Amino acid sequence: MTLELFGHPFSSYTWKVLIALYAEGTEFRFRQVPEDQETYAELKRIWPFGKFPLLLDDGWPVMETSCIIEHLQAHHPGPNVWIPEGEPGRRVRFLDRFFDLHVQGNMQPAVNNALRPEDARDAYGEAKARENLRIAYDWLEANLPEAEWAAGDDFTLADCAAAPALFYADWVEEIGETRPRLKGYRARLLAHPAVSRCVEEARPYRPYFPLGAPDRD
Ligand SMILES: N[C@@H](CCC(=O)N[C@@H](CS)C(=O)NCC(=O)O)C(=O)O
Repeated sequence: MTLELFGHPFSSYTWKVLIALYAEGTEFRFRQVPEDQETYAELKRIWPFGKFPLLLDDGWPVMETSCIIEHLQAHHPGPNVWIPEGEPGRRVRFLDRFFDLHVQGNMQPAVNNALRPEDARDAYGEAKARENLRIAYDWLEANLPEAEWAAGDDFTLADCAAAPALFYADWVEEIGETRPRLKGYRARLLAHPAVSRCVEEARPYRPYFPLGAPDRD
């Protein structure tokens, strides 16, 4: 059995899967893209969008982070149950979508704009996304449970999605003191050993962050 993960240590979606792999202690080979042209070409032959991460399980490709983690649970189970059965599982899947779509999705336009030439920027789109990001923060502040993690007492797929989403979103649009529950949840995520390992491995790449990485993390 060989597991290979194509990804980058600074990439938020790569973190999402790395967190699951690190938390389980699952062995795998990390294939860093996109700097290495040959490895990146190999990824694009398998998945022409060139998006990462991508998992190869004995050569079998698995794309999309939520599906990769579901695959790991089915074929390489460890102590964590990433998606529980029944109603709790439906809540976990909803929260996973929430963090990907409403947090990561609304953080990305500001980052993309900063990477574009000035005449190709979309100021309206960025302002709208920032507004939606604040709505997502307020929703989380009102709806996160009293428990340690997003869906309750267990660390799940929802937390794998939340950690990179909230880590980088806070750099784009600070969560701030007015949302103590969300701020506390982000701090607990960053203290999780699998997440803090990702934070440390990504640290050398912080100059890549086009808006300038703050020193608070
Ligand atoms: N929905 C995808 C998103 C993956 C994604 O957008 N990954 C980013 C890196 S964080 C990427 O591949 N960026 C490079 C590109 O779009 O060419 C997933 O969950 O796997």
